[in-house]
Amino acid sequence: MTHPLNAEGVDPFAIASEAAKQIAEKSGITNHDIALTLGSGWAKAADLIGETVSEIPASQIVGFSKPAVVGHVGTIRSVRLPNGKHALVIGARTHFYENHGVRAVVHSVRTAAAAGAKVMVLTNGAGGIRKEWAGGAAVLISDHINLTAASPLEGATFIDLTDLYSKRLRDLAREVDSTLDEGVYCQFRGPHYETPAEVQMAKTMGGDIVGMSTALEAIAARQAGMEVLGMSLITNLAAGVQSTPLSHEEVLQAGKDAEARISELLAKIVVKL
Ligand code: 8IG
Repeated sequence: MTHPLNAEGVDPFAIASEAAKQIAEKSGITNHDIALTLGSGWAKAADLIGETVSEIPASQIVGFSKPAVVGHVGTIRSVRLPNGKHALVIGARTHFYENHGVRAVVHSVRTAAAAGAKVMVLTNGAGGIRKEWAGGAAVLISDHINLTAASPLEGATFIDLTDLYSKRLRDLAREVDSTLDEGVYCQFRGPHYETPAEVQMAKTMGGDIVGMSTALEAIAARQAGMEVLGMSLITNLAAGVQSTPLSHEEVLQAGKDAEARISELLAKIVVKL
């Protein structure tokens, strides 16, 4: 398949192919069956889902931008699952709010597709609009509302997003934990959290979860023909839903507290995908 070039003559799909080639060379694994992006609170899953074959600093792979947080090197791992499949685990996410553009945001997803992945698991830490999710609930994403006013698609590329977050994969996840709730994820640009009024807007529009990632990545995954499973760890209730102000430290602590539990859950789900 050929893709149109932008003004600089750079084809983002060609860069993703090159990145996939580098990962294959460095890991020795020529084909990955599934890929996972591990967001806040989900990192431990990389150790639990299987045997790490190779761990590569993302900075060694073309197209991955330097991590936003100094001292935190994002890595890309190749993991052999107990079922013999290979998973590409992406611990380096570029957020839209970093202002590197949408291409940078979805490069990891396009690389995963070029590496052979047919299933893309997108996880994140997020705010919950539903009060019953206080205390670190893991929630399946059933759909999204993209409030970034951006898209990873360029030109007249019309892509259907019905059932973007695969019902089949959500059902598989519920075979592991039948109590898993699901909700609509609203991607805001960030990096500020929402005002209480914005949270009410999201709720009125049909949103249940507020975050700063995932929707743009899911669109790129669908464009690449992958099936998407999305999961949010609700580390905080959204602004105004909880009475106290949001603190990044509290959000990180809530993630740490939930990490072992949700990582075990994800490990059990991954072998079914
Ligand atoms: I963790 O409350 C986390 N990420 N937009 N709002 C938004 N992103 C988040 C939130 C939140 N909590």
